[in-house]
Amino acid sequence: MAKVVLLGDINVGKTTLINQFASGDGGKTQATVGTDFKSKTITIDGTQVNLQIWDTAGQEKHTSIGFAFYRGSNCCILTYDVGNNESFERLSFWKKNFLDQAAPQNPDQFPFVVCGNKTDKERVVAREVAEKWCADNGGLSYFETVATTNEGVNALFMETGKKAKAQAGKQDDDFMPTSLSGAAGAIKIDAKAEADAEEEQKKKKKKKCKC
Ligand SMILES: Nc1nc2c(ncn2[C@@H]2O[C@H](COP(=O)(O)OP(=O)(O)OP(=O)(O)O)[C@@H](O)[C@H]2O)c(=O)[nH]1
Ligand SMILES: [Mg+2]
Repeated sequence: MAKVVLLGDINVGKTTLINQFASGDGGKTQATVGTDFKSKTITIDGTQVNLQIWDTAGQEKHTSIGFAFYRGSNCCILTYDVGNNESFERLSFWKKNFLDQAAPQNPDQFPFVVCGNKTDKERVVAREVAEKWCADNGGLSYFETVATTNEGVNALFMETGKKAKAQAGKQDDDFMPTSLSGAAGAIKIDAKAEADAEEEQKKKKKKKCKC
């Protein structure tokens, strides 16, 4: 299994991309609240890979459940709308947000794929500008799509699947992040409670001693 997460501003087409790829449905969507995922099995280099594709809300007020689900991702698709410059300029925010919260082992080598969606509409972000951003951000793969009509969608997810599979192969099974501070929902160890528990253990041992 390989885990993929789609990030990007509100309304850029994340849910439509996932619905189109996983279910062949490019129809109407509602603004995503919270998170959800869809699965699809694809064949990469003769091997079947189950892609678990996580959808997220672009509107930050809906992200209050936290970002713990970023953890364990094998590839992240940064999505923007080619007709909306603000959504393009926010790619850096989403990339940093992902790296901060997912805390992957080798952040410099973590595979991101960039998707410019809605190329059927009037474009304000030139392809060359987007490609330059990808080059400046570690040579990221770039795809353009029309989620509603399925144009370019398969190519986007096949490349994402390939990168996710390769990343999953590299990940140490026993990897534990060195910092839990960024993980929403992470267990917080209360130092005092831990010290009290140790004291209690010592007392019990003393009681048992017959000497
Ligand atoms: N013209 C056009 N419209 C699209 C395309 N992709 C998505 N849309 C439309 O854009 C709107 C938003 O799409 P969603 O997939 O819900 O966007 P989202 O990124 O999931 O939005 P949030 O869940 O709010 O973050 C919907 O009305 C879609 O039908 C596209 O490629 N071209
Ligand atoms: Mg959505």
